[in-house]
Amino acid sequence: MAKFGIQASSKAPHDQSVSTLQNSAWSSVPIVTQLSDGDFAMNYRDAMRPVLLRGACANWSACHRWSPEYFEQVAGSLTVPVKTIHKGEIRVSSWRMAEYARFIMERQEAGDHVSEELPYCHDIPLLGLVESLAGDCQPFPTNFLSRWYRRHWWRYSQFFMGPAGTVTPLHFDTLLSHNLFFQIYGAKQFILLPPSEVTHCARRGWRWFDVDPEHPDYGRFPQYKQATPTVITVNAGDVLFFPAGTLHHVRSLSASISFAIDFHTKQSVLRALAHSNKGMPGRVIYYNAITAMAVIAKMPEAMTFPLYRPYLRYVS
Ligand SMILES: O=C(O)CCC(=O)C(=O)O
Repeated sequence: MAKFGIQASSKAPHDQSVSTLQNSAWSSVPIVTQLSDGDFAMNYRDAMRPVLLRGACANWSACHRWSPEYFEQVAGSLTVPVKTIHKGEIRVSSWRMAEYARFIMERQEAGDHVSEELPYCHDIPLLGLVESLAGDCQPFPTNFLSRWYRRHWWRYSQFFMGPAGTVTPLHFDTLLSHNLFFQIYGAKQFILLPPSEVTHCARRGWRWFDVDPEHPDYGRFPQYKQATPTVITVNAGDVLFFPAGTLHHVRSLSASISFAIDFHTKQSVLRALAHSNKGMPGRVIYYNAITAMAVIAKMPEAMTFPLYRPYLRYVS
């Protein structure tokens, strides 16, 4: 059976060495060095458990080529939305990619001092716009995804590039989809909490949370004392999977480039649609309905992707 990842040099495929802040419902995120499609589907995706594939994409040319300088060259003339996320508010401004890449390089040269509000090229469908980038990501574990996403997986991906210190506050992915996250350059710290812990984290609206898991204010949020966050560092060349509804807080530990694919299986899209009357915004219901037509009813990608595409630019 095909396996994604680097050939393990150690005999122990499951290294449980990730720290937890407290006893976690997941107790830890297993770290593996290779994973077959069947093992991934049965023991992680459908079992709703996260997993880190250490070094699984380290041999991709992306991990040798991609850097802010590279994006200045290959996508410099593109205008991209850049977000500033501050105190629960997302502000979006437009930058030329070249200008933004230079901003990151200048911060690196200056020693990456972190200030409060950092503009972050966050969650944009860049690989769908510059499709040649997908060629840098081979071999790609297409079979980890449901059939709908496999042929043009890059079209479904969301790209992140920013300086050290960018933070995506605590949230879950809006479609209640699974997340396959590829770290290409630099490192990020994830704090993960299982979906069952939404009630401990002071939910705001549909998918954001007021608790800051890096500095929890137990006076304001005493219920967070019951939470079981897991902290994990994801380095260049690593692939992280976390299941639908996982709460995550993400900090860039250095200048960083990553991309993620939010994807559904039949089970996860049905579970998501069951939340339609539990505060899910109308547009999210709409995108989940389109995904159900693709993943369950198997309507062709040529019909479903044009309807789904605006989701990739949806700020929620
Ligand atoms: O990398 C980040 O800053 C955020 C990633 C994220 O939230 C996601 O992929 O859903």
